[in-house]
Parts: sequence; C-alpha cells; structure tokens
Amino acid sequence: MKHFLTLLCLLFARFYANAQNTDVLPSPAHVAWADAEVGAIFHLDLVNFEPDYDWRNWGTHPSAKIFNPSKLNTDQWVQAAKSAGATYAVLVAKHCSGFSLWPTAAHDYSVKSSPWKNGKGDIVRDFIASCKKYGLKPGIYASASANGYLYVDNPGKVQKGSPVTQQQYNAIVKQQLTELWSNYGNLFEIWFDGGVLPVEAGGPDLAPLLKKLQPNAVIFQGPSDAKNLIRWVGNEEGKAPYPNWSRSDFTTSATGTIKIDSINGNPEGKIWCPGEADFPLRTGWQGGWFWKADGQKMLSTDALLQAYYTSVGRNSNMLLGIVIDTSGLVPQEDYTRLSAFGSILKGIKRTNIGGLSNKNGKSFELDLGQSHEINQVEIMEDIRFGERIRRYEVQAWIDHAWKTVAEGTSVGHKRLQVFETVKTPKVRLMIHTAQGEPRIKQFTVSKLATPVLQPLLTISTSR
Ligand code: OTN
Repeated sequence: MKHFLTLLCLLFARFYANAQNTDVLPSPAHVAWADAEVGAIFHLDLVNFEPDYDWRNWGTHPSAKIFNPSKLNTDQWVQAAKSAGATYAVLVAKHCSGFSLWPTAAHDYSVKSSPWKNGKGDIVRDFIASCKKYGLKPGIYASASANGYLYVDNPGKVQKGSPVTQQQYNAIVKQQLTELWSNYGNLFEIWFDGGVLPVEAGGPDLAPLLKKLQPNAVIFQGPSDAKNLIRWVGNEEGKAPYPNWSRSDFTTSATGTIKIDSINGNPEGKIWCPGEADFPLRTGWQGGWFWKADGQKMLSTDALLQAYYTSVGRNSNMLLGIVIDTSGLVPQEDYTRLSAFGSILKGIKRTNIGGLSNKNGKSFELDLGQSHEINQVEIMEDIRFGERIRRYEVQAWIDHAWKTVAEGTSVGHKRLQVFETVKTPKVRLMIHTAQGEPRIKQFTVSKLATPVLQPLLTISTSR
C-alpha cells in the first residue's frame, strides 16, 4: 500500500509538472499575430522637414507649419507594404517630437496646426482606411516614453523646464491613447517604443485602458500587467536570437533602456510574450527609420531575405520599417526594393517537396516517393497548445544511412533552417526533448533555388 501511494504521488507530481509546463498559452490575439509573420511600420515626422532638429534640445521644436506632405497617399504606403509580403502595418502616429499625425484634442502640436489639407487632415484615419482597403491588419505606435514638445525623455519622465508636470503629462498620454484606441476601430498591434514608465515609478496606468478599449490587440513592450504582450528581440537588425522562446518571465524594457534581460526568452517562462524583430529598410541617418534625401543606404534583397530567416525563421515576427518622404510617399526606389523582396518570398513558398501537417508525437518520417534534392526544413508547432518542443533533429536518408541535416532547440510558431543541398528519398523529424506531447502544425522539406540559397548559407542555421 505504501509503495502504491508513493507511486501514485510520483505519477501525480509528474502529471502536475507537465501540466504546469504546458499551461502558459498564447491568447487568440497572440496566435493571430504569429500567423501574420510579416508586418511594416511607417515613420513620418517633423524631423523629415527639418533634419537638424534634435527632440532632446528642449524648447527648440519646429513649428507645425513646416509639415506639408502635399502628395500624401496612404493607399500607396499600404500597397508598398503589401508588395513586400506584409500582412499587417503599424503607423507611427507620434514619435519623439510629440507632433501628432491626427488632430488630437490634447494639444495643438498636430496636423491640425499644419498647412497639410489646411489643418483638416487626419493621417491615422487615412492609414486605417487604406489598411482596410488592401486587407492589412492595422496597428498604431504612439509611445509614452518620449516627447520633445513636452520635454519628456525615456522612460516617459517629464524633464526640468517642461510646460507640464508629470501628472499633466500622464493625463495627456491617456487622453491621446484614448483617442487613438477609441476612434479608429480594432487595432491588431499597439507599440510602446522603449516600454512604459511603471505606475509605481510615477507613470500612467495604461493596462486598464487597454483592457477596456483594445482587448484584442497585441502590445509591444506594454505595461507588465497588460494582456497579449510581445517583446523586443534586442536589436534593430531583424535578428532574433536563437533559441528564441515564445515564453518569458518579463516583457522587455519598461525602463526605456536598450539592454534587456533574458533576450532568448525562457521555455518555462511565466508569460507568453514572443519577440518581434523590427528593423528599417534603410540604414544611416536616424537609424534609417526616417527618410532623408541623401546619405542613406537601402538593404539589398539578400539582406532582407537573411533578416526574414533570422526573424520569422526563428519564431519571431518581422517588422520592416518603411520611410515616407516629405512629399508624403514611399520613395519609388524603396517601393521597387520592397516588391522585389515580396516576389522572392512568394517564390520561396512555391518550392515545397514534401510535408505533413497536424500530427502529434515525437517522431515523423516523410517518404518523398523518389530521391529529391532538398536544402530547407520548416517546422511549425501548433502554438495554441503551447510551445512544447525543447530539442529536435532532422535527418535525411543518404547513402543507406540517416544523416543529420538540421537540429535545434526552440521551434514555436515557425523554425526555418537551410543547409547544403542533399539528395534523399526520405526525411525524418525527431523530437528528442519535449514538455507534453508535441503538436506539429507543419513539417515541410523544400528546395530553394541556388541564387536564393546562397545568401542564406552565410547565416548560421542552427544558432
Ligand atoms: O537610440 N535608441 O534609442 C536606440 C538605438 C538603437 C537601437 C534601439 C534604440 S531604442 C530601442 O528601440 C527598440 C525598438 O526598436 C525598443 O523599443 C527598445 O526598448 C528601445 O530602447
């Protein structure tokens, strides 16, 4: 009896441990966001019209009168994003200057004081309408952490000399966010650049507002008590670390600093908080986020492809920064590069040679019928049931033996790995370590054409 009870306790402990380890799950918003994979983020601000402006030189902010993007066309922006393969798009509605791209009632530093459309325009409204028109899910960035007009520096602290106190600033933040989160419909993603100053440190209480107004949006670096959090990957190069677990013990910085803890996440982490890899198409002035007529460079399609593999291919979403020039358009050369990249992405999706979907278990074999050349594997977990894989290996049958072609740890929504081409009639996926029974949404092997493969072989495939 004693032994029986001990055994029962052991079995219960094991069951409990497994349940514990698989019970941190994504919300439906998280799942939809992971499925969206590629997004775009648009930047346009007063600094485009006055490139010498430094928002930290308090009291030197440019007049709203210089803002006149006379050919502004948000349809063109969204079409450019779509041509690159984006399924969602985020508008920077207020960056560090504090100038607001919608006619906020909180203060006069906005489009309503500009000559653009005689002060009657609303870029947020136009942008959301264009997203709807072209089927992209809309998001809004309006960080609380910096505001040149109101003398606010990271992480959302009012500086000496400001025309407003911290409490007044918090009220302005809440008012502006209430406008943005109430007047433009459901948002797919909300961005807090640099995090949000915690309430205990004197910041605005935003989690209840999010819950009330946008309960289904995912929140980049939101307040730690908010739902649907996502985190930063720690760089602006489109390079998620590997492993890159969807779970974590914290969201990233709530302090506005660049360094973040636990960059890889934690497979046993307390919250579901996957990474988003944001990076701009351009490099140079203003980090490449904002347009300038000269002196910037653009990423090549090879570099964009590498970034896709080190973001989406490492269980992160890819958020590509697109500039808007002073005429109010995505420059033609950027548009051309974006659509070239989009065509490459589409082409990649057409190279599948064999695969399986929606299977549970730890070992799967793919019979390819006859010998085929392959150089890529794609593994997806059904993350609705959590992230269960901890270590895996993919082998191909070559010269009468199983040979390892890929191996790794985190998978999550998607893992892509490329390797030197091999010819094989069958492939197997073995999950060596897991928490609970792995749920495989998809396991696919494919052949990438040599020009596409070449730049990818230069990135490390397992780290
Ligand atoms: O100067 N910066 O603020 C900066 C330089 C290089 C890379 C990032 C930053 S800011 C950084 O932006 C991230 C999004 O790209 C996150 O919001 C981080 O929290 C923020 O510190």
